[in-house]
Amino acid sequence: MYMLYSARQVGMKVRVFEAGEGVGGTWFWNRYPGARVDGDSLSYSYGFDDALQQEWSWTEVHAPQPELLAYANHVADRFDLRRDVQFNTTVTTARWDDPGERWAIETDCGDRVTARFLVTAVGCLSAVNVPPFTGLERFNGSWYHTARWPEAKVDFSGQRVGVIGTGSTGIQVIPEIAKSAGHLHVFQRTPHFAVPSNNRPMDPDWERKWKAEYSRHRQVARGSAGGHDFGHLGLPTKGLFEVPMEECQQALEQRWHRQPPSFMLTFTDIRTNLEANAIVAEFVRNKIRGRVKDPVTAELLCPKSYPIGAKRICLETNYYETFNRANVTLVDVMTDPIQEITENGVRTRSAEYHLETLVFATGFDAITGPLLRINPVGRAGISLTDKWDAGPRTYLGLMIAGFPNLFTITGPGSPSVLANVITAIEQHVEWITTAIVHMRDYGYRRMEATMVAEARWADHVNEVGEESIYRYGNSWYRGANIPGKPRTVMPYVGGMGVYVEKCEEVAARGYDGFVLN
Ligand code: NA7
Repeated sequence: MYMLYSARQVGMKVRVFEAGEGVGGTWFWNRYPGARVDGDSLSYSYGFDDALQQEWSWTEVHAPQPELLAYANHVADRFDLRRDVQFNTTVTTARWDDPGERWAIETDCGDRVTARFLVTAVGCLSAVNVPPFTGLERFNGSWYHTARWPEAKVDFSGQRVGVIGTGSTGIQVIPEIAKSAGHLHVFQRTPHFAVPSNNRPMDPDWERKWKAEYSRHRQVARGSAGGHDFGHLGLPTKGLFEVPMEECQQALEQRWHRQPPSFMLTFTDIRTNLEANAIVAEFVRNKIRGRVKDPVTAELLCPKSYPIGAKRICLETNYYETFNRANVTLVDVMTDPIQEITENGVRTRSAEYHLETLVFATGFDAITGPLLRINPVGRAGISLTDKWDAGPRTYLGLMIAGFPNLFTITGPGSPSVLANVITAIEQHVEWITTAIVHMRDYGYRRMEATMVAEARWADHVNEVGEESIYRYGNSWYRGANIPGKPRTVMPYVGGMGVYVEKCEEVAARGYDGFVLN
């Protein structure tokens, strides 16, 4: 939506193709009960228009999905965006026509259009992952993926329900389904670390103060590691072992109750020193043990196979207490894997669970998946699937050598999902718009990353990724949730601020590392 707005502002003709029947992307599709944003709403919103950010009010610190969708609709209305969006349309092919210097794009509605520039705004978490379990087609009950949730309310009352997956989504949906289900079976493969969201109604005084300094907060966010202004929370100054253990536990305890949750900011070295990390991980495990009554279930819910932070830390509300309910059973499918879906439910190696409704909270073919499902074909007739056979390679996560005039918003190799994604999106849109205006001003018709610049950036992305804590987790950041997907830390781990500086420097040097002609 911002790319459309921004391209219009500089006088370009734009057509947007959108698979959904409405705007909102993530918040259009993820309508499952309990869906809400993990970041604080005041930051997880557009900053490009001051009147917009001043006039919109959030009811809660972590806005629920219906409110986020209402916001997206408000933005679309306010800037009259819909007239350039073709809904219910999926792009099926995109091919670079080298002599014509244009992209040829086809859709499932039979459109054939050409464009000087193609910008992908397909998101990092839109290619749904339904694991290829045998037998799903035989299942007699109803099944849903959380990111393809129907608009009409799903009634779980009295039903035998199964949820597969305990990532951020599972952790949000499970407590909600448990409230009405007759019995809920939760099929857990890897337990995730989850910390309290401490969600609460928006405090009007806080909102007023934040809005009075909105532009400064946005600026700080863009220069920060994670795309948030966390200045008011107090950034860490000491390593964990620099304070006595009792003080360390007190500091962790204090952060546990803060809003927004900033647990990993207690010490400087939680993500870099595995011994410090182990102390924090044990602190969180003890919290779980304190909340789950059955000790066997509590131990199963305690993550032990990776450091805290190696997989995305989830925010929860009553997640652990849900396992104290008589109508909820945790099934450990790490030791007793799912073998197949039967007519009646889920069969693991040792048992069959009879279910009427099955919910897949099994995530996404993340970051590269949405781009590879379009599979653009570039200059030399090479497709993106071939080019990324061994993992994604981009220059700044913005462009790909061999694919002229193709810009990838939040592409692999940019901070994207490791930052407040709205901050990341706005920075990309502005960089892309400026690049296109630069081309127009200087009479350039094409822009392409060089192989050398791309290789250098991709090596840097890999190096910082492989040095980071993310190397220890079997997460979607690394493609580890999809069988056969190359294992590499896909987002740029170096931090938003460092990345923004690099992008600005490249532009200031006349688009260093790109060929313009
Ligand atoms: P995630 O974080 O990828 O979680 C998916 C969950 O599904 C996770 O617990 C997986 O276990 C589980 N899963 C996936 N495949 C299987 C199979 N085959 N069998 C059993 N369990 C499986 O997706 P979410 O939607 O929760 O969150 C994605 C992001 O969206 C989130 O981080 C936010 O940024 C928003 P695993 O951990 O792989 O063992």
